[in-house]
Amino acid sequence: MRRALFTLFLFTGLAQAGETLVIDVHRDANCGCCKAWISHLQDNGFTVNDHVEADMVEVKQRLGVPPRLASCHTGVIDGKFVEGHVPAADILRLRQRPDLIGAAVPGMPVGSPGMEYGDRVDAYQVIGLDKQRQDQLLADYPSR
Ligand SMILES: [Cu+2]
Repeated sequence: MRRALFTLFLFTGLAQAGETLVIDVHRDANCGCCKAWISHLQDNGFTVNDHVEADMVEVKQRLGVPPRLASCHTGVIDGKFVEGHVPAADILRLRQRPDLIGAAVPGMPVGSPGMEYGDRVDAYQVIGLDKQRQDQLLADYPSR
């Protein structure tokens, strides 16, 4: 029962239920939107270990991010990759999915966390990658 309640908390996005969420974020030195995404995670209760990298292509390769899902920064939580501007709520969703090895918002859609640009919000999807390296839709955000 306790466990079920805790899971419910995670799903509703209230991560401050006693657990520390630690994520490693790899990024280029001068990536402004990467820093803005890190702030979004911190605002949502994550502890971020920030790693400035010389070669993000090599980092993505090492962490198993398929080129078709690539974006700017690459995070790692619980051994799963978090590629690009994935909303904090969907990182919590990813953690509840043992079938997924990572999640991504490919490219850099305007209106995703860290990519705010006035009132503009483009449609984007959060794609999970399963153990067979197939894409699974994790979340779908409409344009506004
Ligand atoms: Cu970015």
